[in-house]
Amino acid sequence: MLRATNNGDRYELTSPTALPKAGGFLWNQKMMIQITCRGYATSQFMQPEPAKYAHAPNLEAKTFMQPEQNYYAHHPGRFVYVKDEETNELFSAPYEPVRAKLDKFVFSVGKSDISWTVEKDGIRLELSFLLPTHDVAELWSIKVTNISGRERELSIYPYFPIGYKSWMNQEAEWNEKVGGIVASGKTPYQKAEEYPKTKYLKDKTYFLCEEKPVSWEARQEAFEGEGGLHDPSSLKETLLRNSEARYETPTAIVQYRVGLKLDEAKEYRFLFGPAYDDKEILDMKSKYLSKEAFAKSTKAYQEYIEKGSGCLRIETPDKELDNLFNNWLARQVYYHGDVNRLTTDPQTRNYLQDNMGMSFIQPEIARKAIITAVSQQEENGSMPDGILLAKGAELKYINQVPHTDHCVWLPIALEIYLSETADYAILDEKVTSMHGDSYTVLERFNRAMDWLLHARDHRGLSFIAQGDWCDPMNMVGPKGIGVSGWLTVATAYACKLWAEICESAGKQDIADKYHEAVKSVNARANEHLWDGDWYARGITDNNVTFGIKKDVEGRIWLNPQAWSILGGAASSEKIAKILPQVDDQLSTPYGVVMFAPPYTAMREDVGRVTQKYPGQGENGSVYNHASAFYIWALYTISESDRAYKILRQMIPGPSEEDYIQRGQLPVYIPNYYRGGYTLFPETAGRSSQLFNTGTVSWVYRSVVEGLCGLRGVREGLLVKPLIPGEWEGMKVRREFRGAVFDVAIVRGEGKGNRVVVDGEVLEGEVIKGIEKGKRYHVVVEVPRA
Ligand code: CEZ
Repeated sequence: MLRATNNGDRYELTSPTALPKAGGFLWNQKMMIQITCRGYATSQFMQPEPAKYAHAPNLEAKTFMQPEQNYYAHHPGRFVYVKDEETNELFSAPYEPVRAKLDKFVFSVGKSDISWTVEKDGIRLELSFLLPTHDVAELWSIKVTNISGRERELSIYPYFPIGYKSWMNQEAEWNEKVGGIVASGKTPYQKAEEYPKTKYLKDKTYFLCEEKPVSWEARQEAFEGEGGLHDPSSLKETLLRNSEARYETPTAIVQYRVGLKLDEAKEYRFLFGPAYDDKEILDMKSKYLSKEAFAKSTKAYQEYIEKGSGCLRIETPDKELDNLFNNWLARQVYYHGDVNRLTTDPQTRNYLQDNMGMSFIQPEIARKAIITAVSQQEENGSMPDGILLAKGAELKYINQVPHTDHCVWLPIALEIYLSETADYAILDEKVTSMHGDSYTVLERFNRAMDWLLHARDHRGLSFIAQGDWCDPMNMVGPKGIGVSGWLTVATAYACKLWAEICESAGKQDIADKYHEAVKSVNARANEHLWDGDWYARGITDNNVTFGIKKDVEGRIWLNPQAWSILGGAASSEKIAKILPQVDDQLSTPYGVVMFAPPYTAMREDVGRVTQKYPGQGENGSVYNHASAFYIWALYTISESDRAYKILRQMIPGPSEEDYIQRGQLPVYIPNYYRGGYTLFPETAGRSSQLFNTGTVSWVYRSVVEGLCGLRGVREGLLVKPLIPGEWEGMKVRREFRGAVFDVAIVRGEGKGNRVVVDGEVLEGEVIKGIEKGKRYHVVVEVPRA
């Protein structure tokens, strides 16, 4: 059903029904497309706000990317109908819309292209597509081969639905000048002042054919007739009717008549995308629509994706972990840092975490993001809810709801950046903000930490307002009284990291100040939030503590536990109490849930999170972002077995049963797997299929700095692997500050670690004086567990 290529850089699914929603995604800096094995697609491009060129057939709500999208017959997608002209039999590739039983089906997801091979009654169809590196378009090729052992007469109908473009104005027709179907429309608006913003939008959708078809259809209704999508009436006729859509739902379907001798093949190429006018369409055509241009684009796109390969290769006893980590995780981290989830106002915490992962891939991007973020710092030292990335961008959706945690992510992102680069000069850089004030990065961080320390109540606990990291926790503190347990211990962690950075930077006085603050914040947390065996999640506006033993729902939350370990609130005695509680109350075969039990009814003093479906999203799913914090926390206390176990549970497979339950290919980590393991065992483990998630930067760093223990410090590379007890060893190739480290981690007989660098035993744990361009051979002996 599912197989990986030798090194795991492609996954092939051989059934269209076993994991019906499984898919892959491709992106460039201007667009993204997610496509399922059955051919349904969701694509978006930036102009600069996200927009679509293929829509649902009805009016769609504008929203951010959603988990567990539902697909239906008329969902946008990319399909090809094939008709046998002798028997009139019909099937479609990849699988939808006809859903005919196929003789062979292979959905193959690669890092820089996605393809299918489908066979039915002696006809093989090979579909594949990729994106250009710098433009918005899809480059499709469709190859038909006759493997039936006799001559065949076929009609081939690529079908690229365009959908409902606009309630103001929409139409579509064959455009001879450009050689394809072009749909036009007007992005709807009502206020006159919006007109200038819509004036130059790419409101056209084109479907260009390299070879001219014999007939075409641009009107959805005429194409389907009474037969519907499974058996469209128009395909019963010899030719399509060449009908235009005049304020009717546009579509793009074209017909090729082809006679194929034995083993003969025929290949077609198409270009699908948005444009402003015919001139732009013609430009795109001459740039991309030819065999040579496809080959060139393939190479360029591969190179572009390879730029995100990351700094580490692993070879462990766990082949699936290797596959995910070496091929797919870096790619997903790169995607996040490269396009910021295709929004012009990413949530500040997302922006900082997505970019912190770039420290391992393209550190200069991480640096730029840190500077951009602090250049939007408020005058009082706090951070805004979102970072504006384009001219005219505005804070939207959740960014209009006040959250109080954004400053926390600054030192977290900076610490990783500095670990990788030791670029301490960044601290002295002067940044003039959008409000006109001017401070160095160091001063801005001081101000951010001071704001966090200030935004606390009389008990020393952090106010939550309408949310913290947990977006939908919106009713704990709307009166300005309620506090967040997580944010309190997270404030300690942020200040701790900042103090450590200052120490490494030689600013001892500042370091001392924040070390003191950490102590005091942690003391307050321990005084007011410790519930005997774990930390509470918060205290409401009405002074009700929640996330505690006496709660029937939302009894224990993962984040306060993970972050009390990170920030130092939890002593080793307390940690010894917390870990078994997490094991007992939060563990499932699909990872640890964010809290348990999930809420089954609204709690008005906690908020919207309790209204989400039990086990879905923040309401007690295996929310991987939260598990990733926990994994990192476990590595910081050398809990290597627990950390590895949960890390491993984030990856679908390797058993067939697990793949089916999760429903996802192991080519990315989703934002959640359903929780509710006892409440709804049937859906527990199901993937959200949403690859936008802060998880990946944390998992990447957990493997690099935790599992492999190859972590940058100012003077060099700290070597301290934390491999699971069951492993005999592993191999690692780490790129670091311009040098390459080939590392073998093996079991040794000694009591402690022994590091040998190029044949010499290392004193201490840090490889110093690293030379650019040099290849180091390192052997680390670690004691048996
Ligand atoms: O959004 C994410 C946010 O992008 O939820 C995380 C938060 O830390 C991230 O910044 C946890 O709350 O209901 C909501 O508004 C949720 O906030 C979701 O939209 C959630 C989604 O899973 C989208 O990725």
